[in-house]
Amino acid sequence: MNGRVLDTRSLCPLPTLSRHTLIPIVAYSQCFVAVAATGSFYRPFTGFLPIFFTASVIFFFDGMGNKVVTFTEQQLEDYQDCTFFTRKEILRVFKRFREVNPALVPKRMTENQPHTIVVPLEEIEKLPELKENPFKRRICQVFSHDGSGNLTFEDFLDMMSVFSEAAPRDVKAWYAFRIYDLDDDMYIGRDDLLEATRLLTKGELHPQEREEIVASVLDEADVDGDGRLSFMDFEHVVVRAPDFLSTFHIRV
Ligand SMILES: *[C@@H]1O[C@H](CO)[C@@H](O)[C@H](O)[C@H]1NC(C)=O
Ligand SMILES: [Ca+2]
Ligand SMILES: [Ca+2]
Repeated sequence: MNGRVLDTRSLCPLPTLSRHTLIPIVAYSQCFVAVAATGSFYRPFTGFLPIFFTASVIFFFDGMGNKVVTFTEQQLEDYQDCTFFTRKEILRVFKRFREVNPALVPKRMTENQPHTIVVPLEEIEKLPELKENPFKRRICQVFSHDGSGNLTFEDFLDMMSVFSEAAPRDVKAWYAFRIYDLDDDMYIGRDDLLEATRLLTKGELHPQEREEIVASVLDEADVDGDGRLSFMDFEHVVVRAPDFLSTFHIRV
């Protein structure tokens, strides 16, 4: 996995979405498919752009060329146990985190700093891998320890772990569900879907068109007919969406 170079352009046509006028976003095999006004056809997606991290430096070096250890053995072991990452990947994630705000995040953290130093949401959102994602704010909120969207290193590590290739489908599905459940009531309701559709289409659809999309998503995906998607309803959708795993993905 390490060292493999991916051409993110070919895998990630979606950032161009913002430059097109979207006409219909239709429900298709129970997942959102965007069709651009130009007639171009985009890959089905669930609102999560495939985003990749390509950082390659594993250790930091001090001014004298000596290796600086960022975490204790115990911390690295704990992080390995709690994430889907190897220790090399954990250190790469840390590098990415630190790059967001090097003045705030020291190269060597004390034992508490990984869960006490908080990088503001506004700075995390500017990561190139997130900034085109219409759900970037919501994603940060879901992984934030206090729901504010501000992230500690441990929050960030969790987020990257869930988006990593190694995270299993059911874990990804659970977080995708949480992200779409914008009002945190444990259901993806009509209002959540309307807002998600608005975010996905950059507000370019008429409210009536969004209503139609939401009705058709519910029509297809609301298995038990209570007018909202439980996690079970949603899992059903995800299982049948062939692109789910590749779109719910950040490369470390
Ligand atoms: C999040 O960070 C911003 C900017 O540093 C700060 O103003 C805000 O109070 C923080 N929110 C919480 C809940 O800590
Ligand atoms: Ca909800
Ligand atoms: Ca339902």
